Amino acid sequence: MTRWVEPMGLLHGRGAFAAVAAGAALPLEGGAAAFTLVRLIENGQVAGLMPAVETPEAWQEAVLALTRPPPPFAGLPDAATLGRPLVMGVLNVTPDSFSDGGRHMDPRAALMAAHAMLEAGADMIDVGGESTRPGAAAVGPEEEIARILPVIRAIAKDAPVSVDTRHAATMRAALEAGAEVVNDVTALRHDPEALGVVAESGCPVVLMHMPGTDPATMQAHAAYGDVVLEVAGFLAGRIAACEEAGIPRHRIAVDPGIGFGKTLEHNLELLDRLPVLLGLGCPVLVGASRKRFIGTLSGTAAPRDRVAGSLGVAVAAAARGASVLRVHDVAETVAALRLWRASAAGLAQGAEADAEAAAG
Ligand code: HH2
Repeated sequence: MTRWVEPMGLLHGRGAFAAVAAGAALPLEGGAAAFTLVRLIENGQVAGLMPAVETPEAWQEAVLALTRPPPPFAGLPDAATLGRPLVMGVLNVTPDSFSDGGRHMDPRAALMAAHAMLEAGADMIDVGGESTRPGAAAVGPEEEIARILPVIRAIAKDAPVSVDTRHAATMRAALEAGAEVVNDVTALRHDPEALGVVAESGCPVVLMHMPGTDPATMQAHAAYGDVVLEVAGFLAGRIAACEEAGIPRHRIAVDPGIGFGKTLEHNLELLDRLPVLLGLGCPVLVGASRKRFIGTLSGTAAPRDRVAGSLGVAVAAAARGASVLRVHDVAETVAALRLWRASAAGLAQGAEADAEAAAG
């Protein structure tokens, strides 16, 4: 039997605190948001929609899981402490990445870009040496390592670095060079040695959903019944595989894989119903920055013109409980999150009075 609880009717800031104090909502991830409703899903069917505070006994453990904060990601401060998700800056040392391809092939240019992102407020840098855009040519680990190692060595002195790779040899080399996190778009399925490398090293890992393990063909597999439940089920399965291999859940972050074997409708549904993934008990990472569906909806053909649309999605993901945002435009994202937080919070003034009034 598979069960999922979908938190709905989300509130933020003062409204969230007041609703929790009045017994009308439950806190989401122990933070500044709350949920008023739950949709109970059993074996893919909706078994009920009701006020969160009236969840039947048999479902309460699953509901409680949504109220707890996820473990901190990679030893960094969590979203509740920061008041916003962590910001992971994207650095592709590739000639062909869809957005920044060709700009950072020279290690000096890559380093300058990394430092600019850190100054702009990035909490970590995600370094990749193989493009995973739909239809991209595969790159072997030797070439990939040659591209990224000098860059990782230099950046890791100043900031946490994750390595974006599906190759075990690249993971190993990057971790030795100072990377702290493995980010694998195939959720450690592409390379049979990948699970072992991550288990042995003790590093945190990002498990992302994509159909199959080959970006060249993934769009041909963009067919789902309920995309959210299938992605959640897939990620639950990969968490179990990791645990079996000796990678504990508290070292895992999960990612719905926006744009990876997904249509525009799939991407939007995954973003809207992102809170389903919070029940997995891991931080949720969202990487939607500058992706094609943003271009389609905002009418912007060139990825560099998709900043405003990306910010809209970043704020939507933050509001739905994302713990980490993987973005190209760090300064703009940090500013958007700061303003979203400030205008949605209103915490300092009034929250206590509301709580007192609720207590009667
Ligand atoms: N998206 C890309 C690459 N890696 N990793 C995670 N965890 N989540 C993502 O959504 C994700 C990712 C694709 O974006 P980008 O790196 O900018 O482009 P390319 O694959 O063309 O290098």
